[in-house]
Amino acid sequence: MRREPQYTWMFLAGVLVAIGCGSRPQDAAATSQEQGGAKPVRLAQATEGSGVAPAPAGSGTIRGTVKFSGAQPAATHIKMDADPQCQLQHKEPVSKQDVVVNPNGTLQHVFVYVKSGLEGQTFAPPADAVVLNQHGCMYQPHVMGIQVGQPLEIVNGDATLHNVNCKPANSKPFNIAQPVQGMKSKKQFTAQEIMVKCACNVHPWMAAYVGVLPHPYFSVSGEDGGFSLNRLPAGDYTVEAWHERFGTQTKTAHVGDGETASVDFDFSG
Ligand SMILES: [Cu+2]
Repeated sequence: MRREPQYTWMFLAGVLVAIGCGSRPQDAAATSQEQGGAKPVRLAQATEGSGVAPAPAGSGTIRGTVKFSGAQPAATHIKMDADPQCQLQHKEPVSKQDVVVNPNGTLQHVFVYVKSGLEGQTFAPPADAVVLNQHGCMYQPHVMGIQVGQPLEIVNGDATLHNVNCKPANSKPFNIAQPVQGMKSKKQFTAQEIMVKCACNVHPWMAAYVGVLPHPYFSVSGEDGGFSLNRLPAGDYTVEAWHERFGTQTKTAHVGDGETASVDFDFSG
């Protein structure tokens, strides 16, 4: 019993010595981290965790308009009578989407992309999927772009059977049935291709076109006929506009850092 206080003191002294001795390596480690020892470790971990390096992005822009100077085609309505589920989703008759001229005289559904000028640069595909929906027996969107290796999510928004028959020449073709509303399928394309056509064999009017590129610089002309290729590195580019009926046109453009170049296309039909 008498020796207990001594043992207690010795124990406490031992702990204090241990803390005192231990503090020096910790301080030394903290100092080395402040001098740069920790930062490279954190960066390395972040890079490994995300799987890929962040895509380089510039500050240049190429934008413009796709005009249409041909005779405006008459709208052709699609006959959906064969499948009541199709027309149920539409209040008005649905027009074909191959030639859509906007009220301002521009052309919709034109795929505009950087055809050359990015050689030697690599752009990691986004992890976020591009969605191709089937709604009212129409593809939404009708024309779209995606990066090589980026997930493509195909969704059946209809209470009817669709099959999605995509026939790329450079990637593995696929043909999947989606009999139930809400079904989702994930696919991807493994090689560049302008353009991949996807169609439904149940509803012969259904067609979608997918531009597959190794970079993110693409755009589709919308209801105002405009397109914009954003965050381009400074450089000289060839830009191509593709339309399913009227073929392709190319233009060249130079953009510097922070600059915007204007490029217009004009399809005459
Ligand atoms: Cu279908």
